Amino acid sequence: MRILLVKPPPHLKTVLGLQRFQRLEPLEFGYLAAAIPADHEVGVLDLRLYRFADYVFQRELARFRPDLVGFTAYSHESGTMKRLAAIVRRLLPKTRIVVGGHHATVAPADCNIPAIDYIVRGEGCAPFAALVAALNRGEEPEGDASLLFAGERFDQEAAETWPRYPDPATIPIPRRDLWDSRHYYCVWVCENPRNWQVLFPRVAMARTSYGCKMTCSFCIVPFLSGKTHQPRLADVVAEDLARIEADHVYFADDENFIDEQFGFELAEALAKRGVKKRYFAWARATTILHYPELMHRWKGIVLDGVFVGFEFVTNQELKAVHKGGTVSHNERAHDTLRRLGIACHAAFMVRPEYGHTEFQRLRDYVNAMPPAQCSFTVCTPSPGTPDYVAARPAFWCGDAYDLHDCMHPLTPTTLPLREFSAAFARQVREAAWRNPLRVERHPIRPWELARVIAAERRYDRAFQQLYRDYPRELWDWPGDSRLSA
Ligand code: B12
Repeated sequence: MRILLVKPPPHLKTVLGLQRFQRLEPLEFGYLAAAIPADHEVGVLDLRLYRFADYVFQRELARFRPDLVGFTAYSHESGTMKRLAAIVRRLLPKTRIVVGGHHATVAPADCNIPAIDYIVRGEGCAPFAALVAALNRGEEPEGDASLLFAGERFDQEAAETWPRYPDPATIPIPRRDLWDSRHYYCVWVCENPRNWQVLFPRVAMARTSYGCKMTCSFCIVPFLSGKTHQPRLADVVAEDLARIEADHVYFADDENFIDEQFGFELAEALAKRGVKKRYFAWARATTILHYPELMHRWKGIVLDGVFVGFEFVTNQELKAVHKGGTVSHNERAHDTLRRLGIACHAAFMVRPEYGHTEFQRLRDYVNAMPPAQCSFTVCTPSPGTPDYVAARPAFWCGDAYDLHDCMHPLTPTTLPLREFSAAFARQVREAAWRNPLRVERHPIRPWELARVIAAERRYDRAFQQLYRDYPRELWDWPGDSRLSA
C-alpha cells in the first residue's frame, strides 16, 4: 500500500513563533512506519516546513496517490487537519483516511466527521499496524478503544474509555529515514556555553519512557498513562539513540528520571555502546532533589538542560493544582542543576484570572532568579478531562480547540484581553534576559545572533497580538464578561 503520513501546519502565531526556536522531528511517524511491514511504501509530509502548505499537500496527493492518508494533530491543529482531510476526500474519494495523535486521543468525537474514516487513540503502533494489515487484505479492521470508526459505527462508549499504553517492549525502534533530519533544530541551552557555540544545532527527538506517576491536576499525562511511568528497555533505547545522526537529542518523555533504576540503566547502556550525544530532558523538581546522583551520572554523559515545571511562584497555587512540590523544592532543584553544570528550563503558568498584581509578582520572581531558560503558558484544562467539561460553559469561543495551544486563555480574563496580552508578552520578553546563553555573554556567531533576535521579535509580537486571535468584540472586553452566543 502507499501510505502518506501528514503533519499539519500550525496557524497560531504563538506556535509559529515557538517554531522559530524549535522545530522537532515528526517522531510519531517514525514509530508508525516501523510498526508495519517494510514492503509498504510510506511517505512523510511535514507541512510545517512549507510556506504554501495547501499547494504542497495537493501536489503530493496528486503525485503519490496514497491508498491511506494518516494525519496527526495537537488540538490547535485540529481544524486544519479536518480541512486537509476534506481535501483528500474530495480529490481522492477511494483513499482511506485515519487520524491519530494527541487531539484524536483526547477528543475523538471531534474527529468523527465525514472526511475521516478511522480514529486511532493513544499509542498508535499496534492499532495502525492492525488497520494497515486489514486494509491490505481488503477488509475492515476490528474496532476497539484504540481504533474507532468514524460515522455510523462511531462507538461513543469506547470513545469515553482512555486507551492504555501497551508494554513498551512491544514498541519498535522508530524509522528515522523518512525525513531529512537537517530540517529539525532547537535553540540549545546549556549552563556554561562555549565561545561561538552553535545556538541552533540539528536536533533529533527520542522517547525513553511514557507516563508519569504524579497527579498534577492541570496535566493530561495521568489520564493518558493511568498514573504509571513505563520505561522502554534500556538496551533498545541505546540502540535507538546509537542510530541517530545528530549530536543533540531532545527527549519527548513526560518525565525522564522518575524511575531512578531505569535512569542509571540507560546511562550505563549508552556509555557501554559508546553513544556520545548531548541531551535535553524533562524532570520534576522533586525528582532532581531525590536523585542528585542520577543527575550527576547523566551530566557525565552530557545532559545539557532539563525542563522543570516550576508552574507557579506561590505555595498556595502549587497546592491548589496538587503539584506535590513547593516553591522551595523548585529553587533547590534549580540550584542542584546549576551546581552540576546543567541548565534549567523553568516552565511557569499564568492564569486567565491574573491581574497586574499577579503578573508583577511573577515578573519580580523571575527577574530575581538565577539564570534559567523560562517559558510561560496559560493554565488550561485539557480536552477529555472533567476539568475541561466543567470549564466549557465559561469558554469565550465554543470548544476553542483551534486556540488550544496553552498560550491562549480559553476562559475570560480578569484584565481586558488586550491588556492581558501585553502583560503576558512583557513577562516573556523580560524573562528572556535570564537565559544562561544571554547572562554568560559569550560571543555568538553573527548570523545566529540575527536569527535569535528575529525569532524573539516574532515571538514577542505573537504574544502582544494574541488578543487578535479572538472575535473582535472580545479584544477590549472588560474582564469577567463573556461573549454570549
Ligand atoms: C515532546 C512534546 C513537545 C515538543 C515537540 C514534539 C514534536 N513532535 O514536535 C515541544 C516541546 C516542542 C512541544 C511543543 C508544544 N506542545 Co507539546 N508535548 C510534548 C509531549 C511531552 C510528548 C509528545 C511526543 O512527541 N511524544 C512522542 C511521540 C512519539 O508520541 P505521540 O506524538 O503521542 O505519537 C504517538 C501516538 O499519539 C500515535 N499517533 C500520533 N500521531 C498519529 C497519527 C496517526 C495516523 C496514527 C494512526 C497514530 C498517531 O502514535 C504515535 C506513536 O506512538 C506531549 C505530552 C504527551 N505525553 O503527549 C506534549 C503535548 C502534546 N504538547 C502540548 C502542547 C499544547 C504543546 C504546545 C502547543 C505548547 C506550548 N505552549 O509550547 C507546543 C506546540 C508545538 C507544535 N509545533 O505544535 C499538549 C497538547 C495538548 C492538546 N490538546 O493538543 C501536550 C499533550 C502537553 C500538554 N500540555 O498537555 N511539545
